[in-house]
Amino acid sequence: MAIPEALAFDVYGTLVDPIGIAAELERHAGDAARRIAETWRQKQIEYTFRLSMMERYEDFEWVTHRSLHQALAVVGLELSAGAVDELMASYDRLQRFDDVAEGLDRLREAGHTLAILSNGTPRMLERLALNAGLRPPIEEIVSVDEVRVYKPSPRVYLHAAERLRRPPGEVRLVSSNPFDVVGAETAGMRAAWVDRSGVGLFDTLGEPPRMVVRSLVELAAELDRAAV
Ligand code: 2OP
Repeated sequence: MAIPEALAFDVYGTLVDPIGIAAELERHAGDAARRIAETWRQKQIEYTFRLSMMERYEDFEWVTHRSLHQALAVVGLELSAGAVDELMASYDRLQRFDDVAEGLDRLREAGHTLAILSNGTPRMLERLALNAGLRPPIEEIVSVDEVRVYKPSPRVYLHAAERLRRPPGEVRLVSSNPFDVVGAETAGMRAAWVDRSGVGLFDTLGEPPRMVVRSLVELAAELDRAAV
């Protein structure tokens, strides 16, 4: 039986697949769709890092919108404002990964507290959680918008621990993004890395955490094992 933990889930790349937006992009961009989706994601994260380093804050809708425009400009594709609005709306309907429903249910049944901790704005996360069927079993949604700084700022993780009413060392960040995992551990949280690519390519800025899984179903089993 697992010792119940507070689990804080990253969203984009961990619970839902931002690269899946390529399917929507295909209508406009044909075989450049995947490249645009990947550039969009890279610029989106890059912009969050740069804003935080400049001690400036723009919310994740603003960042997602601006990074989409950059990804389109890189391939020289011009879309109408309507098409851009449609793509932004699709961002709230990203598909959850196949293991997420069963994994979250098993974790909930094992008594863990399940929360979201994401760069997304509260509005984006509420809509995404509804559309992707994440709530229930997810109980709490913590957005970096509450502290106006992005991951991996320690303020994000310390704020999440406060919101979950636990010391940081009793919260486990669950993420597929190595920068997020290293950031959480640096702030004193536990972590589990969800290796979505399955090739074990973590990051050279830090070591992988002790807990490395390839799905949320495996995470539930690992936490059960860790308890014995
Ligand atoms: C998230 O915060 C890192 O974008 C990712 O959900």
